[in-house]
Amino acid sequence: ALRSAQPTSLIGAPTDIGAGARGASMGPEALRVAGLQAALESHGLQVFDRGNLSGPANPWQPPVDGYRHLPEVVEWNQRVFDAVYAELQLGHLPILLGGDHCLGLGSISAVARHCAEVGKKLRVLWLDAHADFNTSALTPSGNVHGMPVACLCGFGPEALTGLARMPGGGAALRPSQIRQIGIRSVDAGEKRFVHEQGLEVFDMRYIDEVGMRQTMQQALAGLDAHTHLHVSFDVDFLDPDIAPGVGTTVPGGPTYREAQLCMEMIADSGRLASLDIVELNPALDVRNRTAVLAVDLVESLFGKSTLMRTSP
Ligand code: 5AB
Ligand code: MN
Ligand code: MN
Ligand code: MN
Repeated sequence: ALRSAQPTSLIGAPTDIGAGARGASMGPEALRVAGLQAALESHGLQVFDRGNLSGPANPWQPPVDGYRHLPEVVEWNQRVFDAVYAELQLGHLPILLGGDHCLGLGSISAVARHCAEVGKKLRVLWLDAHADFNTSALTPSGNVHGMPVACLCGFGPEALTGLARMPGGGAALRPSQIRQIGIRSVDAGEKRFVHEQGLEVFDMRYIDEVGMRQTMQQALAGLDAHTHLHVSFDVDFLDPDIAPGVGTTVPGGPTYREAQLCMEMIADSGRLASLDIVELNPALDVRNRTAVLAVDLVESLFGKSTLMRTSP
């Protein structure tokens, strides 16, 4: 049985504006074709598919002052912000279907704003092979999908860091609200900055050493009834052997079983309140299997389990 009686809303954001490879723009449709709505409904959830947002085309230009496509990135994120914020106000659980991970900015900015207004604490789980903590000075690529965590913490251009318009003008997130899981590729300058800002990173070595169970116990520690839990699921979190359909594969990611346990333990927390599914790239996928896998894992995230379990 599912814990969440809250209606969910699917929001498609078909763009690859922040990525280094084209194709993540087809992500929302691939997730629909893989049966995301029916899968969630089969567990008793009420699901509204809001269709796709629209936004500027990808001009596919080189970076300017350390950012690729910054005006278009800003515009897409404003639309994502508005759509996610509207669903939260309705009391729905928004599921952002990316699109590349630069959209996590708009999505999580909306969540942060909502939490500030209703007096909830916010915890963000960042499931990813990458830390996405670059700035225009640190980035090796200029691709904004490598920068959303830094922007959410206030390090980036005002057009992006100011999206949440937080009361008091602060950043959308403090590093202490974030837990990163599955990380195995961090650029040299980015690595120093992650350390300097004190981000809590459960990298693959940590998962190898203590296992996914203890990792998730730690990442979820301290949640209570007043916590809004946001999961930002970059599909490249998964090992590329099982999830080839992403633009930036990094070997050595979580296995199918590890990823399932990760999702199941998040479900057991009972706090999941918003979700991004990003970086799925159908142009690089094999017979939509990465989309099908993502749907399978999202079912676990919403409480599908093999048996009825008495205790979490
Ligand atoms: B993703 C890289 N660190 O900044 C950069 O997929 C890759 O959203 C970023 O995690 C990958 O270009 C961004 C080399
Ligand atoms: Mn990412
Ligand atoms: Mn990634
Ligand atoms: Mn990627």
